[in-house]
Amino acid sequence: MQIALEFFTNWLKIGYTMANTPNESNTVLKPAVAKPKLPPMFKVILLNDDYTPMEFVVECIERFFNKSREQATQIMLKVHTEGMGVCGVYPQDIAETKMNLVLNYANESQHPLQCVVEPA
Ligand code: TYC
Repeated sequence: MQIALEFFTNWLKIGYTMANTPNESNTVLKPAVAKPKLPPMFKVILLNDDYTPMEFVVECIERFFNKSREQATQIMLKVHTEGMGVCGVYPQDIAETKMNLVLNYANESQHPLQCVVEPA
């Protein structure tokens, strides 16, 4: 019973407190107070270099960050002129997956494009 309760409250990200423990027969739960927890967020950042073709960078941003051609072009030009640019902000596992998708695609295509993740 307690394990199931812990599982569901953890899954729902709400807290609970046991008023009486652990006598099964008279266990009383205080009302749970909803405490929504947002995960820490991470920026996925592209770095400029002198060799990766602009068109390839635009294609990566469209493909992996679901941006329009126009948005992707603006981000690419920001990276090109300022040295780096944010393609998106996500929870850590998603940010790292997107970074790896970019790095693998760049490697396969023999471009030196670099991508990093940092706390937002
Ligand atoms: N600087 C590159 C060029 O002139 C274009 C480029 C843009 C490369 C963004 C990487 O993340 C990058 N071909």
